Amino acid sequence: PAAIRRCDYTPPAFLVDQVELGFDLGEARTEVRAVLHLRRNPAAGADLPLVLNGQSLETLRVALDGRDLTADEYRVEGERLTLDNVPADAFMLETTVANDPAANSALEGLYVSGGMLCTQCEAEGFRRITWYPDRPDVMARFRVRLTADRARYPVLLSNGNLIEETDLGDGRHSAVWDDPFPKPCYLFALVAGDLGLVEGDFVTRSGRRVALKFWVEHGNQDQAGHALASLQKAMAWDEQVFGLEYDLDIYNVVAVSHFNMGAMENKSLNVFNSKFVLAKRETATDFDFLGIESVIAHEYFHNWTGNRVTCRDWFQLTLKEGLTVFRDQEFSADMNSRGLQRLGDVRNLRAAQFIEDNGPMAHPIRPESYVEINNFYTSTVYQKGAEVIRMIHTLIGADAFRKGMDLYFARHDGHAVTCEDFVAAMEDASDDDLSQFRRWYSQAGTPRVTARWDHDQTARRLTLSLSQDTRPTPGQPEKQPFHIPVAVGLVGADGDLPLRLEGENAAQGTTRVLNLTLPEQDFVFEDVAEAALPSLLRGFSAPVILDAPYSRADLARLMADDSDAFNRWDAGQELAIRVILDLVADHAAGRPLALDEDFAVAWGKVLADYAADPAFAAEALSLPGFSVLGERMETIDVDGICAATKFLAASLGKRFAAPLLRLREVLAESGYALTPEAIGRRRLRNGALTFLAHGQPADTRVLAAEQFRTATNMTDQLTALSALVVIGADAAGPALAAFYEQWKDERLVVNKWLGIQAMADWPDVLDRVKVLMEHPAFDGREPNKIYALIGGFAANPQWFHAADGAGYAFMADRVLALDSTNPQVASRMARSLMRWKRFDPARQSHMRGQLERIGAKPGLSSDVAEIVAKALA
Ligand code: B3K
Ligand code: ZN
Repeated sequence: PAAIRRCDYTPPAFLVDQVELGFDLGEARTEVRAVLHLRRNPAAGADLPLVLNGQSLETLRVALDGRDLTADEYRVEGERLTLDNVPADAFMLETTVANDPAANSALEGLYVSGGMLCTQCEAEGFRRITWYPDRPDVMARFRVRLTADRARYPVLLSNGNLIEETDLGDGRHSAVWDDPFPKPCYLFALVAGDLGLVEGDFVTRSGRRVALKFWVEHGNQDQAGHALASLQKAMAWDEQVFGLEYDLDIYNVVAVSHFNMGAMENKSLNVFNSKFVLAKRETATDFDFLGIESVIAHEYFHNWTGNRVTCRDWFQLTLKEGLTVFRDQEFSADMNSRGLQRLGDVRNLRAAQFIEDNGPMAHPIRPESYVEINNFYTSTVYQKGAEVIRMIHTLIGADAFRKGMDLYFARHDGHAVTCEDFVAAMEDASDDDLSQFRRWYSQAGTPRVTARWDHDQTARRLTLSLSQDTRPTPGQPEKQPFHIPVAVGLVGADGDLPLRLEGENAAQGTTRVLNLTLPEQDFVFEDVAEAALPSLLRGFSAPVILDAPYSRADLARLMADDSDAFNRWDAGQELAIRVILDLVADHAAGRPLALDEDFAVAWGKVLADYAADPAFAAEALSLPGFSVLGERMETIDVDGICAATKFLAASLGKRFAAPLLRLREVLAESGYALTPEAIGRRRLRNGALTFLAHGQPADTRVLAAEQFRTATNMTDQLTALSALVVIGADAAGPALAAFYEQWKDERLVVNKWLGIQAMADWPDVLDRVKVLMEHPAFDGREPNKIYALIGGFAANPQWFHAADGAGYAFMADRVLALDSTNPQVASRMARSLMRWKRFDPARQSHMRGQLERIGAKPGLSSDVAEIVAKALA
């Protein structure tokens, strides 16, 4: 299939003012009658034909202004319906189509999930429901009549307000929903099912009482409380921070088990992967609870950034996603701990986005072209997009940013706009010049910022030289310099020095944001009497790779003394990375591995001082992951990284066994709370267990088994189970069996059970995964189960990358099978093979062979085809 290019955008030929949809719902057959009130777009050519999108539809009727059209008055060609002759001005087009929700395994359009009917339309799923100009810049008012069997589908939901309910007498009933806000069809949704309700409310600051309704499978009503509370917090926060209020009297959230991604922000009818709604202490980890809070907030925030103001075309996806991720990150920072939130967000960015940016899928946050838009819901568009918004916030300041947001809504409410419109609003509100900054939207790749400094004792000056360089990415051989905000402090013997830049009369604060705009730039700090150590990129002020000539002693000093929490953590991570990379080199050279003494001392110091901030200590003690380490090597040494990381974890666990055990005693708590403090203590205590499992497997077995048995919450139980898995298959066997027995009726917990086995560092793990695929706990049609078992295996560095290529062959088999049932999920799995060029020649040829095998499948989906073509290009 051909690529669609951003530069080819043209306005829609026709606009839709109003849509009336009538659904006659059934699992095996649903009939959809659509009445579109159309008119020519004055901004487009006057002689263009009417072209509608449709996919897998059985067309039963087409009528124009009430008159049935004969087969020669319209054309259905592939996925388009064309009418060459339509009235000059406004007219009404009526179609009736049938589709088969039960056969829809792609989970796009109208499909069945656990006995209910539901929809997913973003990006282009609406065309699988009915003929329509399926593009986000066509915004219409929707009125929807749902008719269905009352016993099977007592609950009938769509967007907006419920304006009519009718019992049809014959066992069927109907409901009419009307959404007063014009919206693109990707925000349309319907749900029909037999669902339990958990209800709450929220009174907006102008006094509107909003009914908050969470619809879940019967029996799960006790698991929606956290999601409801999160929604209430998000609604209050958006009023306080951005002055944004909810705009309808009802907000529905439906939890479904079969869902390709996390959740969907359909206007007033969010549809959620149940994993981001359902939680109780016994079944959900702390991480799950935090994830729910953030995704609930994210979808809620979309009501303004995404729904009220939407995207003109899908190239602008980051307009709503980058901005909304930024908003949900800020919300989570305010609800929990700002410092921890930031380092978690950066950890994710580095582990996924930096890697994407340095591979065959590298693209700007606003891509220039795509084959399949579903492939572009990426960490670049989302997470790097959020970093770009954050940089604007840093550059213009919080007050101007808020003014910019107000201006953006004042100008564009009710419209479908572009990233350029957003940046222009920020620029106009701040009077700052963001022209060079705009390159963040058009250039891919992670800039490398190199820092060098020189202290002149006699002149009492420190000169900081910064330079930037961005490597070529596919289609972009040459990069122009970016506008990079670099937040800098100077750490002296007694803490941060006040900062006076050359040309300034007085010092201003202890952290300054420098504007790096040229390939190379010098910044001169005056009155620097002592040899201070620069603390660079504080708070991770830009998504760049920093190259600074820190010695290990410098890093240890920043780890201990930097006033910036992010940089304290990051210095520790950098130190750990260097130590592990040395071990990798030793492993490659056949030298014996030894624990680095300086690192052990620094690590032991963090451990000894944990009491001041257990949550931060947990983060600071954890070791960098496989992908971040691999990114630092010319050729990723799979065996070396795995051996080095295991060795380091084991050495630390052994050497510090006594303080780790003591810490576990001290932090043992009777009660359970979901506060940031309690979460931090659990995290540290459980981190200690994991180090002990590595360091003293035999001694830790009893301890882990005990924690597994007595745990009163899933965080503790699951960590204990993982620790047993680390200790070995013998130790873990009985616990795995007991865990399944205990939780076999809790779908989401069973997914954890699948995932933990797929990620086990056991030589026969692939055989175990294959056996699990036949287990009743697995369902090859449910994305969550595929992500847990197959995705979990792809995240198993040692065994997915097994030297004989068996892991890759298995993955290719899964991709080929999934390609025919669910291309979106298949495409995600295929990405595990994309970065083949980064590995050693033997692994390269195995991975490449599998990519070629996938590519040879006749009728390969556009989703997978695009990934394979880019990987092999
Ligand atoms: N907007 C949806 C993602 C839709 C993905 C379509 N393949 C969820 C979100 O970002 O909030
Ligand atoms: Zn989103």
